[in-house]
Amino acid sequence: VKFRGCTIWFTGLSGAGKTTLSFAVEAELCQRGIPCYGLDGDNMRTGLNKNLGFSPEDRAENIRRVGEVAKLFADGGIIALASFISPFRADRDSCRKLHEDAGLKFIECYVGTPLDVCEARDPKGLYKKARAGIIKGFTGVDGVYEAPEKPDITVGTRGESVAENVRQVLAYLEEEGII
Ligand code: GGZ
Repeated sequence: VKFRGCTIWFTGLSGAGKTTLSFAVEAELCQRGIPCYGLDGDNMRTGLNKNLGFSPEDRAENIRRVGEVAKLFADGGIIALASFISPFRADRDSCRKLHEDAGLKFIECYVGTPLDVCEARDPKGLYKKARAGIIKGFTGVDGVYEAPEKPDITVGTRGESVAENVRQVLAYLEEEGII
């Protein structure tokens, strides 16, 4: 079996299901013996990026650093699974360029769960706080989210199951000859 490192970049609103999907993809890849690693706010914002908040400048820097880290994993032959809101198109495009200039694939997966669905889920009560004005600049409430114009993969827009989305991502990786 041959496989190549690459980065799968999950972008979407808070509560869209980015991390849930990336964990499920990671589990499936692991089961097949394919090296992969998940990057998200939990392991990046608590460590390397712990000096960053949620201002537009800090988010841009967060994404820049995550892009660099993902590229290193991809270069090492690992499938990097990055799950970040990454609200700015320009920042995601820079991450793509960083990869492509190094001959590495960058797969943008838009987790396009609508705002009303994310807000109804509100797993951490953050939307409620944002609506109450307790959190300022919350993505989708009073912070911008620029949806991808030409994502490689789009999921979450039809109320599909996580299992279905995993199959969609895996099918894409197979089509691209990555796995
Ligand atoms: C958006 C925020 C904010 C604000 C804290 N806006 O549902 P979560 O909790 O786990 O996902 C959100 C996470 C976003 O971190 P990212 O590193 O993915 O963001 S970015 O790509 O924009 O840099 C949310 C929580 O942090 N959170 N404040 N103001 N999400």
